[in-house]
Amino acid sequence: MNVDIEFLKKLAMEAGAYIKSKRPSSSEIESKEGRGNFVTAHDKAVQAMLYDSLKKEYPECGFMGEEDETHCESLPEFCFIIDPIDGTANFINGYRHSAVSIGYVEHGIKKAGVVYDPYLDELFYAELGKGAFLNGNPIHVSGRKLRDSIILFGISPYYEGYGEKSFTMLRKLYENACDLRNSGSAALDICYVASGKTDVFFELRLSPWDYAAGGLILSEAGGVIKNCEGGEISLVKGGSVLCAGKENIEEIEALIL
Ligand code: 2AM
Ligand code: CA
Repeated sequence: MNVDIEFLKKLAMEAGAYIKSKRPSSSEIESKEGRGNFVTAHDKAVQAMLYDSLKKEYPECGFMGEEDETHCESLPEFCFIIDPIDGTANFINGYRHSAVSIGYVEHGIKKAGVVYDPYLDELFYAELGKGAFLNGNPIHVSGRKLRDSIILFGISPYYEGYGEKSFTMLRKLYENACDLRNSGSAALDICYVASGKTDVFFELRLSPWDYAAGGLILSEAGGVIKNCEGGEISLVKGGSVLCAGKENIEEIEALIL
């Protein structure tokens, strides 16, 4: 199925404009399972708006989204994987660093991805085999070696038991790299590695909507996305994620595996 990247870009920008114009009141915020895991009325509204528009344009497509009531065990043949607001905690707190993420996957292969940060008006996008772009300009991973790398990370606080391993990994990387950053939006972290703003990203537990779109943008920008155990990421169920350039992935894996 041919999905029009211009349509996805426009949709992500419309959703982003909505996000930028809102700040949830306390009655619009709900806690989900685990620590620091929230959903707001706006996450749900943006997901509904994206589903409606995509369904009208591509009626044969299925969906996977963070705010679905249930998550399926297998992917539909033609599937949009969506995070309406990646960086919900940032959004709630007025820490203006969140994004809309729309990935399109066909027979389990990532075909198109769009990640839009409305606060900086930065639109990252890619189609399989066509390169990756930021606001129309081609992007590429930095090519820096680990000793010159800035490491982005998430600690997955909403799941039990990832803290110690995350900090052990972080310390090993920190001792061999240049500096660290923690942003609260995995989708943007992956795009920042793709565009060479930073060099490495890892988090031990994420979900497909956090990395489906960003993962394609990164690989089209010459980067690598894997899990932290040296294997392939899954688009059906979540897991750990490691993003880097081809220049530093082996050195990183030698440290963490
Ligand atoms: P979210 O804001 O869309 O929930 C922060 O470490 C990163 O992890 C964010 O991209 C956040 O996405 C993501 N994340 C993954 N699973 C999460 C969960 N259960 N609760 C909160 N953030 C989660
Ligand atoms: Ca989200």
